[in-house]
Amino acid sequence: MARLILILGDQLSRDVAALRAVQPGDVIVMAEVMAEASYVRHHPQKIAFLFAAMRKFAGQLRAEGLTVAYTTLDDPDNGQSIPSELLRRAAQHGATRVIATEPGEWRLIRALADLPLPVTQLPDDRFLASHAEFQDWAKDRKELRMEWFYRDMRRKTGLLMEGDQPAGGQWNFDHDNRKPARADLLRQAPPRFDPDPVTTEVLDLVAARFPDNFGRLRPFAYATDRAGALQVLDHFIAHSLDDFGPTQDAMLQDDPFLHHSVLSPYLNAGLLSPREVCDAAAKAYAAGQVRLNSAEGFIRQIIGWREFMRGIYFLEGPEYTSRNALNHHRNLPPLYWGAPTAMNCLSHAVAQTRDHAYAHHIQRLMVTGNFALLAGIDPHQVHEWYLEVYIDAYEWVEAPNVIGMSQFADGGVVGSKPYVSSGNYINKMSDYCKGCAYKVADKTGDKACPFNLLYWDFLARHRDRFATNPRIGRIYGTWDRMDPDRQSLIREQAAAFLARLDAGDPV
Ligand code: FAD
Ligand code: DLZ
Ligand code: SF4
Repeated sequence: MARLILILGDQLSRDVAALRAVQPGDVIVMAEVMAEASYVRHHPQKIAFLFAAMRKFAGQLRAEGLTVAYTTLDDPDNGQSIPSELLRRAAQHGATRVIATEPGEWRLIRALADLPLPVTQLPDDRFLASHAEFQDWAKDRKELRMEWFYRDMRRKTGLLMEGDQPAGGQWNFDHDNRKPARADLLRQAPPRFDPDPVTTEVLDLVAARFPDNFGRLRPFAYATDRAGALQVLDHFIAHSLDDFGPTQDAMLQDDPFLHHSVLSPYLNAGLLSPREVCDAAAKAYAAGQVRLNSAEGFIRQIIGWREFMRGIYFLEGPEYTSRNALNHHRNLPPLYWGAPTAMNCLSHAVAQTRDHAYAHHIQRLMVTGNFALLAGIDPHQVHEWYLEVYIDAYEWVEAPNVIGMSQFADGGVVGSKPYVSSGNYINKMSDYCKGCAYKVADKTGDKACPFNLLYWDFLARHRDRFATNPRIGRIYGTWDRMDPDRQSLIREQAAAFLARLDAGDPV
């Protein structure tokens, strides 16, 4: 009896578990479906990227002689959801069971489990740590901290290890990083790819079917197959990795990419494997082509943060995205959808997101995320925004970054402190403030940077929770030393700003 082998849009790896299980007579099922394309209103470039990559991947499998039943979005027989397509294909091919690789989202894991056909969900072993390994690591720990997990992953992979010791004698070189960046005309941007006929057909489809989703569809310049993704990797290793470390926390308003790799779309869709990306970085270090602090910082993001976030998502369970530890209920303001704002940092971070479906980590954390947290925005709305607007967004990685790291809505599972800052941090790490209508040096008054007002207001509102936090508790000393009239003025002006935000007035 034929079996169906399910390959989802973010499982485009030749050695994904379900494909390794293929036997003669099996039918590989791939489907562009509205259920996946609309569970949030994804950025049009994200839909186009995945559909083009899916079509090309299917073509490669067919070229190997495998049988692929591929459904395009506009196929009149399309059942428009993964379960309905599996049932339709099972009837068509007389298949009685489905082999899948476990999806990266609880919603789909459950949908497959509920299918009225036997479904085997194989572990997704494209990740370094299995669920069991992460659970084992997490059990009996009072706090789950990425740094300890990361060291285990270094030992496990042998990456940047000299025997049982870390290369250079330290696990983490972040103290050499965190430098601001300067405008640099010679900095190499990631390679751009002109759409080929397959991609152009998909772009036309997306333009017709998703005209109202937030974000520009064209120009579209992402790679959509493994060969292109490998080109992006090679380019990053040759031109940007060496400077990655020092500038990884920097922001420049006219440079959306700096020395970031822009590899997350390819890693998350399966076109590149985390191991090969890290091996390439480690090899460049071993060859003396890049500094250790850059290679280490980059590898940590992948075998540390990326794996840790996935571990948390599966450890915490399906209700994680509903957490709201700080009881925040404000609606996401229209500026997140491109409504004009005088706040230059937000205006640029959102415009860049609209144009590229991309922002780098520190923009996501310290601009859009920081503002949402300071303003007390409902974390579920924030979560949906991030899931919608970024090309690399899948719940397993997006939710722990947003609900956990950025919004502290999980009460401290991911991070030991909330990532909040006044305008001072943004000014130090970027060139946004120079071009802003607000004054970053002003703590109160008409022109005061809203981050300055909201920072203290946030800390004052959440004093009970954070005053005893070992990482930020000390800041309350500064607040307490402030003149009470000044404290009142800050809080009044913060309240007035938030009232304008709620009223939909320009801010
Ligand atoms: P680089 O800076 O070049 O880093 C290299 C790689 O490290 C990335 O490609 C990524 O795979 C990995 N990485 C770095 N930081 C993280 C992290 N915190 N968690 C997981 N992986 C990491 N990343 C996603 O892949 N999808 C998301 O939906 C996503 N949402 C985020 C939301 C918020 C609020 C924050 C603060 C971070 C989010 N991240 C997400 C993490 C990070 O911002 C992106 O991985 C990174 O910006 C992708 O760009 P890059 O490939 O140029 O990364
Ligand atoms: C994100 C996405 C989109 C937009 N469309 C599809 C699709 O049509 N077919 C498909 O198989 N997968 C798609 N995906 C990726 C899935 O949403 C993803 O597999 C789950 O969210 C689990 O990570
Ligand atoms: Fe952003 Fe404040 Fe700087 Fe303006 S002054 S760019 S609002 S941090």
